[in-house]
Amino acid sequence: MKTDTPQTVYLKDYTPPAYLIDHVELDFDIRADGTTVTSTLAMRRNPVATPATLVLDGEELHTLSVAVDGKPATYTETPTSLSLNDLPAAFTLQTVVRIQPDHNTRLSGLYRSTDGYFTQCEAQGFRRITWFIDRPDVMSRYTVTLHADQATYPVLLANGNPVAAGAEADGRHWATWEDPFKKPAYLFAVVAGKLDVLRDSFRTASGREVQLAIYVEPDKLDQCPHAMDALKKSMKWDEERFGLECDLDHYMIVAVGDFNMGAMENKGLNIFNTKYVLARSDVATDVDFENIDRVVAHEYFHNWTGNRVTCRDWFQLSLKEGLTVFRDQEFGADLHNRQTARIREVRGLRAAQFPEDAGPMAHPIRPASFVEINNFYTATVYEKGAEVIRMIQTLIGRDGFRAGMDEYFRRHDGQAVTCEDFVAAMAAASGFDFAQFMRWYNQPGTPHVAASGSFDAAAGRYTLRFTQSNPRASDAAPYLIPVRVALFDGEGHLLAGSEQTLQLTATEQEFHIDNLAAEPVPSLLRDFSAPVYLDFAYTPEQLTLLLAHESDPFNAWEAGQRLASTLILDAARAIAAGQSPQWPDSFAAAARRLLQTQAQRGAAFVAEALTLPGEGTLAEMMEVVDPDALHAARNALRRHLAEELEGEFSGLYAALAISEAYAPTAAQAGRRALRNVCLGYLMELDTDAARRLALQQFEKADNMTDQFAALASLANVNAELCPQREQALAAFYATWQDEALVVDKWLAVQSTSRRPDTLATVKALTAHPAFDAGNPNKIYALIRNFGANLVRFNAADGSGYAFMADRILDLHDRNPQVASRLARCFDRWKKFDDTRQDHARAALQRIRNHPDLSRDVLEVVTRSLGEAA
Ligand code: B3K
Ligand code: ZN
Repeated sequence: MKTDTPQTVYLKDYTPPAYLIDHVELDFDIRADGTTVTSTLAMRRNPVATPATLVLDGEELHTLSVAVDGKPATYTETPTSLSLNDLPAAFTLQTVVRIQPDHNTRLSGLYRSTDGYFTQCEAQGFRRITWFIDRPDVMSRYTVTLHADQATYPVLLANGNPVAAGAEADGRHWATWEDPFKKPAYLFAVVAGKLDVLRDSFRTASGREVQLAIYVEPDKLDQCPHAMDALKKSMKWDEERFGLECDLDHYMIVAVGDFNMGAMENKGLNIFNTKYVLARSDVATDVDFENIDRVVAHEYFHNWTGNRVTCRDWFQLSLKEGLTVFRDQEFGADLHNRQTARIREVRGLRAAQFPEDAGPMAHPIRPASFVEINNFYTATVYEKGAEVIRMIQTLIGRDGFRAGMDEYFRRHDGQAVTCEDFVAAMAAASGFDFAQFMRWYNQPGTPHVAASGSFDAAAGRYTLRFTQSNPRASDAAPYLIPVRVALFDGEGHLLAGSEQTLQLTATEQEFHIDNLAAEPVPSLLRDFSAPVYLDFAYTPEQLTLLLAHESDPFNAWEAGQRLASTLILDAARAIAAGQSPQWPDSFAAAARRLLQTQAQRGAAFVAEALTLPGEGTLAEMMEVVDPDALHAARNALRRHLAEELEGEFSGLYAALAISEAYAPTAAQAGRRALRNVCLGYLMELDTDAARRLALQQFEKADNMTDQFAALASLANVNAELCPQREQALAAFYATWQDEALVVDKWLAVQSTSRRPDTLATVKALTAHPAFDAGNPNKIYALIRNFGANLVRFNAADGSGYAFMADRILDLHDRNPQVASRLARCFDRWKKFDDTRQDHARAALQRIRNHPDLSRDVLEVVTRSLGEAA
């Protein structure tokens, strides 16, 4: 249902709210035929705002009554607003509405899932529950009462502390909760369901006892301990690293199977996608365990960075998200493996954020305008936002950053603030001038930094020249870019005293390093000190040297990625021209050395170093993407390595087997990762022996990491007849069909397959009982993953595009947020050849021309077509 005409909202138009809401009292009467919500708001005029009409936000509300100070009020209602005039300076506003959570397929507001009723209010879901001034700078105290059938919904939860509960007529019961903290409406949550609970507690540094609880669907308690552990570790870590203690008496996490995104940081009552709570070694992989650690921590960390200090308006989203991602990254690095954490962060940034910043949805980490805010929960706001925070720490140091955080909370605890407020606290605590740095908040696009070096042998002077540009925004002013560098000699020794952080501030700049005996090899942008493209005309010999000797693991890995990227892109050009790719011996030799030194360098690092850059990342480096040639080239390099290093891969595969019991520790996970990389390469040989090995691993594995890695490698096999493939896929489904999250993996492994018949398989799977078009996890697993399958989604005949358009149109009305995420699969369409572009344009126009398109999808599709949204 279309509720209003899409309108663009601008940051520059911000004005404070005309009214404030000091206290909110809500009563939910939950019944099978609908829920009645009675809201009693203690309101007053905002002394700093210009007097104006009171306008409340609402969506799909059926209004039963409106009263001011106990008397029926005169009001004007539209589908999305309720306006009142002639109000006293302070008053009580009571509204009664009926809502239909059982029919709420958008999963925004109050909605039904298998085990009960759940809410999702960020960004603007609260207005789907009751009339309200639904914006984050209106912060209120809440008292909430829920009534529901006792047998069907024994658990009744809301934010804060339980204050009273009891039974009532007809087998119903009620519970009242009070949240002592002021909060914006987007952090509101309630749950009514039949759920099991795992309880624990945590004693804070100052000795307060916090009651912890994780609520899950019945019979899943044995999949909760890891999340509980992660929660306690996060609480301790935030005390130690940032001096931040939990302020709550009760901290609850509720897991729900139908959820649009990962998790939500509602004050004291987080609601999570089951994917980021449930884990047991036979159903979850090492990566799942680590993601749970990170997401549990992320939502917990929001309690300070987001909840105690929140956003003034939705343009400031990165204020809480960039900062909180940075915090969860640091936690993950401390808990697991700092080296590979950084590598994976950058891999993710390049796969998702760099293309976003170069495509139709490009926006600064603080957008200047939006049509639908839900479209801006993006890799840019989150991941590039975290890179911007990391640069602040790089510029002022860890201690300076900590002092800045202390200052931020000292100034702004309890307030709704802006990104400027955060940076001002950092500046005040460190004395650093961030004026130029603020451009990172206001300009879109990934800066390109071109570097070159020259050596004056007579003077012993090495000169590094940098030029920066921003192809996405040619009028962009130069950024302040911290570039960490070090110099190496020809044998790969780090030159003492050469490690430093250069600050690029101008479009062109040079730096001198003196007293050098010979021309050094520079290692630039160590630890990925800024989210930029860095070009330097490295020779293959220099890159091989850095791969072998650079002590910064990120830049060692980066050297290998640069070597591989050049080879694959050259090979893709050769293949497109009908020639065979050529591989220099030096590359396999470098890979062999990596395998031989895995014990010293760490299996996890070597696994990352032997993983070639992804097709999506490589596609960004091509003028016109030829997905078939790129796919063939990358696979050919994998096969080349497999042929050259078969003995090494087999040997290591055997040597890395783990005999002790499974544990999702960094050490074990690293071994498994490298062993599965070896298996993946052996499978490139396309031999029966390799397939039998994979099937054997699949059948014998006592953990999901190994079982799934074997399944994934078999799922790619393209032989006419591969009994092992069919056997493994069938067995996997038969074993796990009742574990929803494992079924998602089964769908994903087929939609991401390299096989040419993947689209046909995906289409067939949409009719399989395993698929559910109303469940976001299933849609992401099968449909969105297919959209990320570069070679199959971008099939030359346009079949992938047409399929995706059908799915988007099928979904846009039922769940606009999820449909809009699917529409993002078209982001890169202008990077392909004319024929593909014609097909993509036709698919996009077909979506755009659909009557009553939701504004979420409309914004993405019109931007993609290059039309103003
Ligand atoms: N803040 C939520 C995201 C809400 C998304 C709304 N469309 C999760 C998080 O970042 O922690
Ligand atoms: Zn967040």
